[in-house]
Amino acid sequence: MSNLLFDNLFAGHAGKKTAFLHLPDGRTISHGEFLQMAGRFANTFTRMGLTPGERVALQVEKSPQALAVYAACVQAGLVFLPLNTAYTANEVLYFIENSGAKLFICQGSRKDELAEAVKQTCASLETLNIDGSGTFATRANNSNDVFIPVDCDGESLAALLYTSGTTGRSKGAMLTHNNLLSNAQTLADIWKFSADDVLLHALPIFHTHGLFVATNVTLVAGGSMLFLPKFDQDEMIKNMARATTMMGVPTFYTRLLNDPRFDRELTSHMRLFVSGSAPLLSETHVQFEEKTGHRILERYGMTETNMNTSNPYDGERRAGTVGLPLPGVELKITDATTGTTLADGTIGEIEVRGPNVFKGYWQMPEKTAEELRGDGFFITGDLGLIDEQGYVHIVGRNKDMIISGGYNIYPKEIESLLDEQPDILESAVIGVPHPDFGETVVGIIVAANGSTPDFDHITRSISKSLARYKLPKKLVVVPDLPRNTMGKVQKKLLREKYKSDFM
Ligand code: MLC
Ligand code: AMP
Repeated sequence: MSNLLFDNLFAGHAGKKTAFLHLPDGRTISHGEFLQMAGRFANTFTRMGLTPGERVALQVEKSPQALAVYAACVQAGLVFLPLNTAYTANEVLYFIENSGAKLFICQGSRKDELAEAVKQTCASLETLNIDGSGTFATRANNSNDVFIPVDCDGESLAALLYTSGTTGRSKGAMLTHNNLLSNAQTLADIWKFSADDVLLHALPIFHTHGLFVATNVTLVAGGSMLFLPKFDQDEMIKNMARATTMMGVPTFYTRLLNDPRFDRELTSHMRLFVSGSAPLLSETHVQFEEKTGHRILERYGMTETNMNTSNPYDGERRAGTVGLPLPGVELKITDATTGTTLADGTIGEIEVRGPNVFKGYWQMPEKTAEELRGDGFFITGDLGLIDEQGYVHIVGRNKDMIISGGYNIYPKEIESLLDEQPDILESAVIGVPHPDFGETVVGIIVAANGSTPDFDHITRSISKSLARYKLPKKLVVVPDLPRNTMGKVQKKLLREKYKSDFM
């Protein structure tokens, strides 16, 4: 019997009394205790009739229990489907329906609203709260701590992570045991993670960065995490002294840099700062080194592939680059139209192949075929080049996507909702530079004949179906949208026009 991910991430920690999670209230959860909690959850899943391969969706605040649901799914051979807590009932309904999840665990505070939304799906509903209470926790109280892991080989599905698309609805990226394990082992190795590491963890655990990069790497190395419920400046400063490493999106770094308490002394004992999920400005990299003496290590990845490249641990960490392809990962730059490989130094589409690359999109063979080539290369939608030293530079995106504070936002989703508003004829949603979030959302609208759009009303109306972080931070009315001869909206012109609105 073997379960690839469980055997390599969790099994070795059974009975261990060393800390795995340090919580802000001073409590510590040992590796062994965490595993017992996961064991109880896995036994509960089985008692509820869930069978290997079925999907378990989770939309709850960050807590040790939430992480244990992930560990429980792994050992029970279930497919873990984490959801951003900001998603509205409308958004959640789509994920539950599309994935066919059999169980949906949400916060007690949103139970009624979400139960109403998912009642027509085949998912049963349980609750799990940030304090560890809830109907699922109660069920688990009587379960056995020990669970015999279900057989899972490298190709077995471990997780389904939804990622939006330029057109159409979100797609569920199917990640296998081998995708997750190979990446975690590679990163732990090249970033020199050990059992002595204490990772300052303030990222959400419903996306790749906080869930797989941060957590799996710590688990592989047998280290521990200062597990903060979210990014809070005071808590970051307070806990920094006990950490050895930190991972964050660029917003974490710019916020810390603006804090006078964040200085050389506070970070003198730190071993490593990692940044990713969005471009880290060269100036942030430089300022960070000036202020702390540390050079941030920037890496590049995505939901479908986990991590693809990283700046070196020992070699030169170059600002404005995402470093070198990871061991075992092939990366090439191709012509977006013909697919032919381009020479180093030339800008083109970034394609990657390796054990990290996902299996395809859940029940979307056509979408999979569009982005995952027959020879295993995945077309990332990012534009970049490889320089003479082999470092990869990301120079833009071939996909219409905005990254705000590390969250991806797809304009099409917002445009469709704006266009449904009676006062709006048509719209174009763009990303513009923002000092805190890197980029933020601006909606450019053309009013319907004779209408005067009421911005507050529009925002209230679309926020019923849209997570709040996706809402335009600004709406502008224009007489018409700039279009090229093919009739396509020229977003480049719009981005240029509004680029200084928040800076
Ligand atoms: C919160 N808000 C945002 C936002 N986060 N708006 C735009 N962009 C964001 N990222 C809004 C909320 O909706 C709310 O609005 C208001 O800000 C306050 O909410 P908050 O929760 O208190 O915000 P804050 O704590 O300031 O959060 C900002 C943040 C957080 C940067 C700390 O967004 C964050 O943790 N981001 C990390 C995202 C991440 O993990 N990405 C990895 C994806 S994986 P209102 O209107 O309600 O007041 C991936 C692959 C890879 O990309 O390579 O890693
Ligand atoms: P997601 O869909 O959330 O997985 O986001 C992945 C996308 O984030 C990538 O396709 C890139 O566009 C972007 N990204 C991740 N890391 C970096 C980075 N270090 N620099 C620039 N963009 C990044």
